[in-house]
Amino acid sequence: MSKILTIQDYSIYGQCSLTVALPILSALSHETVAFPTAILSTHTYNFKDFYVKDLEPDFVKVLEHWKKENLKFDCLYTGYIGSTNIIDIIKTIKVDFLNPNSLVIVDPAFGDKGKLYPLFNQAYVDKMKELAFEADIILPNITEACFLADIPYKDDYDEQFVIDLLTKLSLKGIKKIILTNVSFTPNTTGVYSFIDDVYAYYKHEKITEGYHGTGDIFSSVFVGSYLKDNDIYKAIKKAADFVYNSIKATMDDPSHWYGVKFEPELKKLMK
Ligand code: PXL
Repeated sequence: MSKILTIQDYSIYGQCSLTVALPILSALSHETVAFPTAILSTHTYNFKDFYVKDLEPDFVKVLEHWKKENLKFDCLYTGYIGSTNIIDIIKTIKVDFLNPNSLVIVDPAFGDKGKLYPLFNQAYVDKMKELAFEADIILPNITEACFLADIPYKDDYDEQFVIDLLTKLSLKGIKKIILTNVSFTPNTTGVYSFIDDVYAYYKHEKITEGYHGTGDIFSSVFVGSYLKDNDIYKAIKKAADFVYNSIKATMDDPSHWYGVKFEPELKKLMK
């Protein structure tokens, strides 16, 4: 089992980022060090006037202490970070706190449906490129991949568009790209991957237009499974199926619009 450092925001209410990463990675038996970049009262999708506390000064103090303790990790997994300054600091974490042969996995987590999330701008995207282009694996959705590749986003894309997108990103030096929520027909969606020059598509039924936080859940199940079994296609399938089942468990409850009920799925991960 691995010692994973995951760096993301802590949205207190809303089932995303660290509040899903920690239970999922723990259920997959990993020692999970959950490092918040910011504390938010809720996530930023469809909630108004959320409270945000940027933890950059604390972030620096934690790292100063860790350096004295000589702490090291097997994997750095980042998600929604929220600040370009913290992305700069994370670039130093890669140098100072990772064991040899450790993995860097980046979920850019800055947008969806052709748009950036509320607190982000092009400067954030440009800074995220610096982190993503040096990662071992990235986990963008189509929107994030378009922003990272400087390709205009399209709602109705075809397979050639996706292959061109993956190819352009791979030219930045990324060897493993896992594109989530790729849908070519109204009733199917899936994961289009580019792994060491091999393209593959894992698709399944599309049951709804999508729920908030499912990208974070996908990434966490993927990271935990991949580090456990070292089988990237198995990890993709496990993560996609986990999200699908969590959405199914949520759909009949309109009061749960802000995220998905992933908790009942955790016991399957532990098997
Ligand atoms: O799920 C991505 C995410 C994470 N954290 C916060 C968010 C979002 C998406 O909107 O707002 C705070």
